[in-house]
Amino acid sequence: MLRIYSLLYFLLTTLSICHAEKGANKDLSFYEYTEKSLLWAPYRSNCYLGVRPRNIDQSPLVVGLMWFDSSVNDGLNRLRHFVDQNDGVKQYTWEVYDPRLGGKEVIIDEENNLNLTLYFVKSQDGENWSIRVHGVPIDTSRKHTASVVLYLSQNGENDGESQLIRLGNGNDIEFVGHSKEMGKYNIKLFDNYGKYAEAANFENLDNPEIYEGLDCSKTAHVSLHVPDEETWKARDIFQSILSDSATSAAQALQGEVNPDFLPSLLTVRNIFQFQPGNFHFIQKTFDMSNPEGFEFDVVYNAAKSPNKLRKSNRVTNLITSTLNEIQARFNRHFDLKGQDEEHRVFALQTLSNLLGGIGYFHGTQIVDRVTEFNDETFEPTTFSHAKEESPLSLFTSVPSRGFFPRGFYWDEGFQLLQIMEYDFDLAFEIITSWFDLIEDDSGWVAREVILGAEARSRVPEEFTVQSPNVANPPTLLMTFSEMLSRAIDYQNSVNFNQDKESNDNQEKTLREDTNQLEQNSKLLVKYAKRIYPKLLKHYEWFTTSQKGLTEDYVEVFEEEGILSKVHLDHVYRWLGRTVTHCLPSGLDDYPRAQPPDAAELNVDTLAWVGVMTRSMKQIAHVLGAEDDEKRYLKIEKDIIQNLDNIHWSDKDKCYCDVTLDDYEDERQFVCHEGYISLLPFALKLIPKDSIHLDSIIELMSNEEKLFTDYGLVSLSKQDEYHGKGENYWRGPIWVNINYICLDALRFYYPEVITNDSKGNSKAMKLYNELKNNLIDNIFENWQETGYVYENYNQNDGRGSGAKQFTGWTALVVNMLGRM
Ligand SMILES: *[C@@H]1O[C@H](CO)[C@@H](O)[C@H](O)[C@H]1NC(C)=O
Ligand SMILES: *[C@@H]1O[C@H](CO)[C@@H](O)[C@H](O)[C@H]1NC(C)=O
Ligand SMILES: CC(=O)N[C@H]1CO[C@H](CO)[C@@H](O)[C@@H]1O
Repeated sequence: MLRIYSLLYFLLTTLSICHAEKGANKDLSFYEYTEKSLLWAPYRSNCYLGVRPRNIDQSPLVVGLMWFDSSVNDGLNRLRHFVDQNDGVKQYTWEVYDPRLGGKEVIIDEENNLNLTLYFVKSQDGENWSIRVHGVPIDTSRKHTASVVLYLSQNGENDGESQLIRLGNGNDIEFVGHSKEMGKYNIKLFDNYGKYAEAANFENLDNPEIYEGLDCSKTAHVSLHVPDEETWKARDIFQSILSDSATSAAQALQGEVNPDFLPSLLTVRNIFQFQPGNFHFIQKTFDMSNPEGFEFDVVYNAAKSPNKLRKSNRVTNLITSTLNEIQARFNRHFDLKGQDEEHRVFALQTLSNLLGGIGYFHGTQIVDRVTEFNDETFEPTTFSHAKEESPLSLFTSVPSRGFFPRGFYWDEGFQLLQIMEYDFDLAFEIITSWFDLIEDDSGWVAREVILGAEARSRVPEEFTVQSPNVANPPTLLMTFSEMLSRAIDYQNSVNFNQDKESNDNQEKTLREDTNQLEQNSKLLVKYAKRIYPKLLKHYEWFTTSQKGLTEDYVEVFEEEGILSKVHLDHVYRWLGRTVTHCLPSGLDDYPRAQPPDAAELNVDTLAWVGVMTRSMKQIAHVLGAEDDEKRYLKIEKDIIQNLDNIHWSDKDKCYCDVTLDDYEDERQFVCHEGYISLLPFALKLIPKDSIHLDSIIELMSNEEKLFTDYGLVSLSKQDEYHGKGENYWRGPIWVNINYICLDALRFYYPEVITNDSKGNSKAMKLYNELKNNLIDNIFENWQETGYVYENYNQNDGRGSGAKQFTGWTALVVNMLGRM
């Protein structure tokens, strides 16, 4: 009877949520859906769990979770907060995650003997949300505690309107809050189960008042005022309050600290008589001798919400439906039918970790607009005129939560190639946020976007300064171009096959549809209009700042008899290389001309400008700006010709950098076979009937040069610099370039997809082997260690560089499910 009842109850509650969903979303326009579904998420992705709203800059509610084992003396040293790949946490992985919906993160922290499962789920309209914290011991024989600290900060200084106040007593506690921008809300914490650690008995000691407030047997709470710009220092603040409090108590104990006292001594209390403020620490200390561990929920409800998330069974239902929905969305976008279960888990997890890195950043940026590069000595530049500038915002994914938790212009384009396959509109939203950063007057955007003190705290100081002279490969335009091609193709097919009416209705479709910008030309045009002026500026900035020095080439090309064939307006170089490194190229230590010369022309810079030009042409097309479209078409053609006439070396049979020989005034090819030589192909610039295609396939297939069992190496095994020096881009296998090579193979040789026996057999063999080698190696590393890596060793395939690098390495999901 009881069973039937609970089944009925389950059906009823599920039904009512489904019903609410239909009702609530019928009228949601595309814009509303975007704003609401992306409002709340763990956007402080540099924390193990850190929640904040998007686009709320003045008075965001900022939430974070920390934990440690308070039963040991030095437990506080292992207080976890920011993801750090060196802090000994064995695993931290979003098994299932989508920023629009929520997800499940699993953390295996062996040093603290804690196996944590964290859920973040949202109501259907995205306005209210819940965090569930579930912890069990890893080693059940070890007696210890799990002390979990949640902090809440209602930011918004000095306006008096943004507040967060605690109501009531007990372990289940409630807050009411007010954000100037978001209005009223309340937050409740309630325990589902778990046994609090036993309180120390201080009663029989001298001066028991010294120990007042030190009680681990119930939820501890301290409220204080913390300035907005210090909120991110929650861990430091907690540690210092706690160590002061514990030290004063321990002194009274005169060194006789009974280990049973520790959990109480390490419980937060208000020893400094802080006035209550908008910042709150809530600490719960559980006795982990019970293998069932503990579980509690944190529930946020917007006050206007008529239908509040309250009961834990609602949260449970929401968790179930959220995880199922993400799985279903994933299955709709990726075809993994041919894969075994472990590969499917790997793919969903890897995509989830990429999405779990998506963050919203707001704050100041440090810029040096004065210092110029030295084009004589090519010594590294010191940026000594750095200034903190006014705040900016960015919505972006990150290369690695533990190591690179900020926006990277060069990584982002690749990350979006993956995200767009899952959620086209989300990728568009991110790309738009980046384009919004393009400065109106200069057209510049920083190559690392490090906004605010929290983001800066994760960057070595010498790298925090950005300079408007430094460019980086405009990968965002590569992805933008891909997105526009899709949208244009889609529209062509629709205009051809369908009447227009269905298009008009599309602005009001159901929330499952995350490809609206691809399929609704009106929406796309609206977005494109907004972005176009910025892109024009950016294009001008890039092509002006990175323009090659051409005077000396006029005579040289004249002599060679090719002057009439080359377009000297369209040759480029990376400004700011040093003798050993060319950081702007993204391929840091990849070998370049020696000695460096201001007259050097870089083939990859030219190829990237080709990609930018192609996107400008496409966006002009979308907007119906015919003159602009024609102009960009002409430039694109000139660039493609320059690739062949200036950068193709017949002798070496590959694309190369070019420099001038100082003595003989001749063009010199600087050929180092590797990723740079492949770029004109990988970026789909060279014509489909190019006579050079065979040589490129040959180079990629050659096991003495680029081909290995693990993927294409960055620099040929025969190159004199292979594996030398820092060995960063001089051999290791990088997934980003491998991925675009695979994609280009599909573009130039459609037969690789169909295995058409009449096709180019070399290309088909290369495609299949390369794809399988990459997948197998990345997968095997993951199986062994639980991580995907920044790059992979060229000799044994082992992951190296940053761990949990679910930035562009996540492109393996496309390889598995889209190729
Ligand atoms: C962590 O706990 C979950 C259940 O909460 C369990 O399924 C998983 O096996 C545990 N993992 C480890 C490494 O203990
Ligand atoms: C094409 O052939 C290769 C090698 O025989 C094979 O691995 C691959 O799965 C085939 N692809 C398709 C789409 O049949
Ligand atoms: C603002 C608002 O109404 N929020 C929602 C809170 O969550 C419940 C449960 O999913 C929804 O029904 C509400 O609409």
